[in-house]
Amino acid sequence: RVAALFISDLHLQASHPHTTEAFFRFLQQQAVHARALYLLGDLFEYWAGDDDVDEPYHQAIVAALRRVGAAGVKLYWIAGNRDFLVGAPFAAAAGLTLLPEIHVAEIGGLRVALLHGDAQCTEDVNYMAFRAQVRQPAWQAQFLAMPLAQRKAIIAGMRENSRKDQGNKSDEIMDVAPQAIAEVFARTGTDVMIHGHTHRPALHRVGATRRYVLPDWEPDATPPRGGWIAIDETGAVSRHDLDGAIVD
Ligand code: OKV
Ligand code: MN
Repeated sequence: RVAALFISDLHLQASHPHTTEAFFRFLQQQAVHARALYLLGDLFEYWAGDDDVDEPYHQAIVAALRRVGAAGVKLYWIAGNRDFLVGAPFAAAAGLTLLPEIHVAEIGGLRVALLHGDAQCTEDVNYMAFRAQVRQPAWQAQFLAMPLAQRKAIIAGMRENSRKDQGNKSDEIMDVAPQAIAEVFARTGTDVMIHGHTHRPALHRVGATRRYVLPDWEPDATPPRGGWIAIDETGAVSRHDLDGAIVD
C-alpha cells in the first residue's frame, strides 16, 4: 500500500480545465488509496486570500480535497511561491494540515525533508528579496486587509510585469543552489528530499543523498507533463507520470 503521495506545481486555474480534470482523476484514482497526500506548493496558479474560497472553481477543489480526507487520507500542505496566502480558513475548509516551509516526515521508516523549493533558489536575489517581504506576517495582514478585487488586480499587475520583463524569459528559469540544498540536508539530518518549484523533474544523487524533484502539470503539452511521487510502507520511493507509469 502507498504510505504517501506527493504533488506540486499544478498551477490550477479555471482557464485550464484539462489540468483540473487530471488533478481530480489523481485524487479519485490514486490519492484516496494512500495513507497521506502531501501538497508541496503551487497547487494554485495564484491565491489572493482565503475569502476567495467562495469562487465556484475553488469550491470544486475544496470539495474534491474533502472527499479524499473523508476516505481516511491525511492531507498536508506546504505553501508555494504562488499560494503562500493560503491560511487556516482554507485549510479547515479543505481538511488540510498546514506545514512549515521545511518539514521532516517519517514515512515507511524513511526520514524525508519536504519543501516547495523556491527558498533554495538563492541565486535569484530579486526573488529572494520579494519573498522575504511577502512572507512577513505584517505585510500579509496589510495585503489581506485590502478588498479581494484590489488584491487580484495587484497580483494581475505583477503577472503582467513579469510577462513583459524580457530579462525574465520564464518565471521559473532559476534552479536551486547546491549550497542551499546541502544546508537543508544538514539542518534536517536527512538524506532524502522531495521538492517542486523548478519544473525540472529528476532524481539527483549526490553522495549518500537523494533529491527528488516533482514535475509541474501540463497534460496538453507534448510530451504531457505531470505526475507524482509515491513512498510505500517499506520506504521505497517511486516517480510516476500522469498515467501512473513509473518514470525511469
Ligand atoms: C511567478 C516568479 C513571477 C519565480 C503575488 C500573492 C502578492 C501570488 C502572487 C505574483 C507573481 C505569481 C503570483 C511570477 C513566479 C515570478 C518572478 C520570479 C522565481 C501575491 C499571490 F504578492 F501580491 F501577495 N504572485 N506571479 N518567479 O508573475 O506569475 O518563481 S508571477
Ligand atoms: Mn513554485
